[in-house]
Amino acid sequence: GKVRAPTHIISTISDDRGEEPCYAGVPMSSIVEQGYGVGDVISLLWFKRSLPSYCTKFIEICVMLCADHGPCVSGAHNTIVTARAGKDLVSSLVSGLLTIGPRFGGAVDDAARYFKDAYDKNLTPYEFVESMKKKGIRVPGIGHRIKRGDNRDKRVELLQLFARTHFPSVKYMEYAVQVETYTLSKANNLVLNVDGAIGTLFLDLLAGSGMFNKPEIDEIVEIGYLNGLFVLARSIGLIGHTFDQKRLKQPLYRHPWEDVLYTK
Ligand code: Q5B
Repeated sequence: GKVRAPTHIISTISDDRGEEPCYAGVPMSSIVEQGYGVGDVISLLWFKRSLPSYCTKFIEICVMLCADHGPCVSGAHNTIVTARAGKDLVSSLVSGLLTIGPRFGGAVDDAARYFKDAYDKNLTPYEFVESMKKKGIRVPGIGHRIKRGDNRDKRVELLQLFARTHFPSVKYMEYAVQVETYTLSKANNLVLNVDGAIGTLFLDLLAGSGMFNKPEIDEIVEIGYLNGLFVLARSIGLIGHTFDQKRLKQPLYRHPWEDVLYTK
């Protein structure tokens, strides 16, 4: 019979060899004609399946709500400084993206991992938070530089409202709310933040939609798909900040001496 030479790459999400490109087997013409949105395309290319419309709408809301959070956050600041140094769009974008990590925007996957583990093990909020403290790990998805118990993050409230209205179950999110109640009793800045809200609500989407089996959920959480949502979303804002600085013809940034503590 025919012997096929071994390939160097295996790819399963898209195919451009036919008359039209396909995403997870769905031809581009269907994507356009059937009115697919960005959430549907993310479903096809990341999860390799079409998800129910409340799931794709949720994904789109995450992208819209995380697209930007003003010029003062780490990512926008880096992008602004880079654009003002005369660098190109891609350099300005990636310099902002590179700040996304465990403290800023990149706590979504770890929030999903730790909250899932704690909920699945039936830990009380007290047991969960105190066990993290003993290990010297900050609870991912908890805490914010400017949001407080008396100044909640509107994005979190909007995500919770959507999920409570449309998701079949929000057990992980409600657990996160209980954890937040406990952390807020310790300090007023320890709110459930946008990373924690997305991480726990995505657990609810994965577990409640009936579209994923347990090994698939475990793999998604283990690989870490969810920081991708923040990265994708914030790219929109970082690109906007790059254009803004170029439009404003802003000069090279130099930080003022008086804002630095020079000490030995
Ligand atoms: N403490 C976010 O800290 C921040 C604790 C905690 C237990 C915690 C911190 C944190 C986990 C990572 C996370 C996502 C660094 C944040 C985002 C997107 C954004 C950003 C924007 C956007 C803030 C004061 C005391 C200390 C700490 C304790 C703090 N967090 N304990 N678990 N999670 N969170 N990141 O204000 O006894 O004095 O030593 O790492 O979820 O990034 O808008 O800005 O859209 O762009 O610097 O929203 O919470 O607080 O470091 O002064 O800590 O609280 O141990 O206790 P802060 P610190 P003690 S959303």
